[in-house]
Amino acid sequence: MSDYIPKPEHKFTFGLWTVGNTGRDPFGSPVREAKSPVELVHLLAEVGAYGVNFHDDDLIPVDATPSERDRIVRQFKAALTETGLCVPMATTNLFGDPIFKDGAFTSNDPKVRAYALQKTMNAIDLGVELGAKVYVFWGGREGTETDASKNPISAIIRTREAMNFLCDYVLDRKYDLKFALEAKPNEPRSDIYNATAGHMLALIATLDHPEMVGVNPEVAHEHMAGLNFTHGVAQALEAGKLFHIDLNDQAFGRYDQDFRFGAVNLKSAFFLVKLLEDNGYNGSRHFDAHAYRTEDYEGVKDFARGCIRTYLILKEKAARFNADKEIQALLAEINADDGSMASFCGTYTSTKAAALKAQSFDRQAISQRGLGYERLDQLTIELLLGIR
Ligand code: GLT
Ligand code: MN
Ligand code: MN
Repeated sequence: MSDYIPKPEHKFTFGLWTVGNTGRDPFGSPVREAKSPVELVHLLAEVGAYGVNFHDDDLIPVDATPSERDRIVRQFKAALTETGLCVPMATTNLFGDPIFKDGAFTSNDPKVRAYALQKTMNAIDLGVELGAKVYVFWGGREGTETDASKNPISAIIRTREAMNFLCDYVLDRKYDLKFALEAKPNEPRSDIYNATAGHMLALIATLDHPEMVGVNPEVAHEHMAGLNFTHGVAQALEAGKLFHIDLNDQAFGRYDQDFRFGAVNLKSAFFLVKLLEDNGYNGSRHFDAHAYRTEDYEGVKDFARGCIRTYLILKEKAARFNADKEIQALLAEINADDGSMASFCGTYTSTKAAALKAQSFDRQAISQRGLGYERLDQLTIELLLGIR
């Protein structure tokens, strides 16, 4: 058994807003004092993180003067050098300021839409200056409380226009940067446009530079919609569109909980880690979560270490699953193929179609076979419970 030590190749990252979360919620004020970005970089180094991500406003106050901006960037870079952390991803806060109360790129007000583009271009410059290779878009305010207020088709068109504009900005500047779109079904808006990773994938296919744009699915967000996260991530992976991932956890049907990775749905977390590891995902494993409101900064470190440890433990379990003789024998049996159907499958030809239409199937014999999934699932559970 390994000691579950994080290594650079695991690419474990956290946002400044995650370990920096002070516990403010709609019902109560902060429970932890705010820490500066430099202090948070040191905290992340202490727990073994590889990288740190940020929103523009997490690092640079929105009204900072150019010389304040330069000083903050200098200090932040010094902290990165001192700790060896890097900045793999950056993003824009397009949800906190009151100007975004009715959305950013999808606002009905052209001044708000233009300001959102301006803020994002500046934030892209900042991210690139600090080394980011992935740029996340989470449109928390891009939605409605009442559909009387906005035309949902205009919202799609405005989102597309903004993405096309910003892709061209990146190309114009010759930045080495990809975009990753993050969906969420609701909260803080009653309904948010492009509610799931699947919606985002469909939107991406309509962009001018689809090759520059992928997704950043978040466990909690797909669980809020009652979806199987692993299936959504598989779709993104298979399409070559998994540019980033937000790992956390969430009880189904609840508000946005952003719990420690694996804190609620261990079995789903296992299949997710197995999917990522089996398929050579090599992007950041970003924990977009925060510590319980009950915690002080020691608890925040426990939270961050917990995310990392759970991932590494599940990674080890996935390797164990792949090496388990009984499980693999069952899987081989389940996927058995006597080759008798080979001539019907694959690329369509009219001869194949005619032969397949003439083939007779013994439906009863085929359907009577038990599939052994109960045994397989119980073996998986026992493996996860640590007795195999
Ligand atoms: C915010 C949100 C997250 C997003 C972050 C990036 S900000 O905390 O809840 O899911 O990933 O904008
Ligand atoms: Mn997220
Ligand atoms: Mn979330």
